[in-house]
Amino acid sequence: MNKPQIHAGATAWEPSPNNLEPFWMGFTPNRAFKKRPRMIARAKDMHYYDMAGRAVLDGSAGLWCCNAGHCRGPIVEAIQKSAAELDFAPTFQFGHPKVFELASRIATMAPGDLNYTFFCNSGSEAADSALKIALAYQRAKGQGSRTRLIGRERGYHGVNFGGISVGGMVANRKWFGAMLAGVDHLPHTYNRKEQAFTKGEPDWGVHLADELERLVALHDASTIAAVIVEPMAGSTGVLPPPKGYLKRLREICDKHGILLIFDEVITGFGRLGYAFAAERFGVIPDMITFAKGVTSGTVPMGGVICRQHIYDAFMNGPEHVIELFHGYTYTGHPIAAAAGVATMDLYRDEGLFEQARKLEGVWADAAMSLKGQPLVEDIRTIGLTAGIDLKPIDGSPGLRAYKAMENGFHEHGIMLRITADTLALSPPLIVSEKQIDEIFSDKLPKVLKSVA
Ligand code: PXG
Repeated sequence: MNKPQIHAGATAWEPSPNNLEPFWMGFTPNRAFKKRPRMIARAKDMHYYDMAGRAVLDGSAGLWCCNAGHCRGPIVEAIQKSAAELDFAPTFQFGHPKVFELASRIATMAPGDLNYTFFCNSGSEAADSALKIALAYQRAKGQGSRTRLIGRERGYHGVNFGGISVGGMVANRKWFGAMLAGVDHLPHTYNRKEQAFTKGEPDWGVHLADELERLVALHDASTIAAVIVEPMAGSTGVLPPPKGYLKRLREICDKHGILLIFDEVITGFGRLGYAFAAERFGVIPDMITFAKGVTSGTVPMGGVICRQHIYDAFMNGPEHVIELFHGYTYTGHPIAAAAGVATMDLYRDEGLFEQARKLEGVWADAAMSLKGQPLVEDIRTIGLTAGIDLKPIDGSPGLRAYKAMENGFHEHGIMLRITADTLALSPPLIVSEKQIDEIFSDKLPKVLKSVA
């Protein structure tokens, strides 16, 4: 590598603008990227713009996060104001108004008695925080033997040790040793033969929730603290839950005193047409994790929303003693909290969750119009998401989708997310019907043709 130099006599850092080496990119093939970079210079509303000013339609809301669209005025202004007014304030032993305001807003939006928000800075931290709260809750309730955590195959709960332990994405796990002990997994809910080309929740698969009973029979309920699932598995390629599946999980958890955690890092804040998927599916978990859409992707933030009984379990003992030995320096950071409040205002003022709900049918029909294209093996949709499975190239799994993403960006002006040979779409909720048509009738057919 050519090390970036500070030139003799220079007073300021002068990095070489063309040196792409020093940034080690995660979840990216570095060598391929650096040979042919997909560089983004700016963004506005539904579009990214590359260094030459070429518009790229954002088919993925960044990484499933920019739900209000890009560089929206009210959010930008709130961030600017906060940066000038209160750059940082601790939320250990001190507080500042915006973070309390945001927690109140989230409490009013979350269903049931999901009233208390613990803040962190990402979805990964949210997942690990929720798992830790679950363990501490069980101990606080005198059930300290409940230490086992149950996740699900093909689940994604970020990249920290708790999250990869309960997660079920093989590549994210196999490199990293033994992870957490005492974890088990439910089976994933996808079956192409039974579910192919379903809009919304598939009819087949509710019985897979009963696998939790099998795990209870194996381990005994007295050893199990919590179950964590994404209401709709996003990163693995959009897997909507089978009809009745989440309700059944809730019932089994209740029966055995097991906490249920919904990881709503993707589904939170409108992606499925509601503030939270819990509301859409009529199932109240004990905790909801969120991130991404809480600030529409503008400033890192995540959190765990807890039901009343979770919070209450900790609120005893002498009042000067800390109740939860967990938190991050940047928990409830003022700039993130300001961005969060402005984002909630924008979602409300523009009715963006309702808008997503209204568009769902149009979106699903448009996505399904690709059925019959020679490379398309399955399409799944729910809310404003779509997973499109492409036929893998023999001997090179993942290559066809990778090429589709590359060609999409460079030649057809669309940003796509990929996982293995699946294209995942999740546009900002401000997407218009015309843009939906552009995605599925113009850009994607061209992209598919380019990888045939
Ligand atoms: N839980 C879920 C359900 C997620 O989808 C995380 C936790 C972790 O969040 P952070 O903020 O730590 O990244 C996620 C993140 C993709 C993709 O293309 C998905 C995520 C992140 C990046 C890419 O599927 N999800």
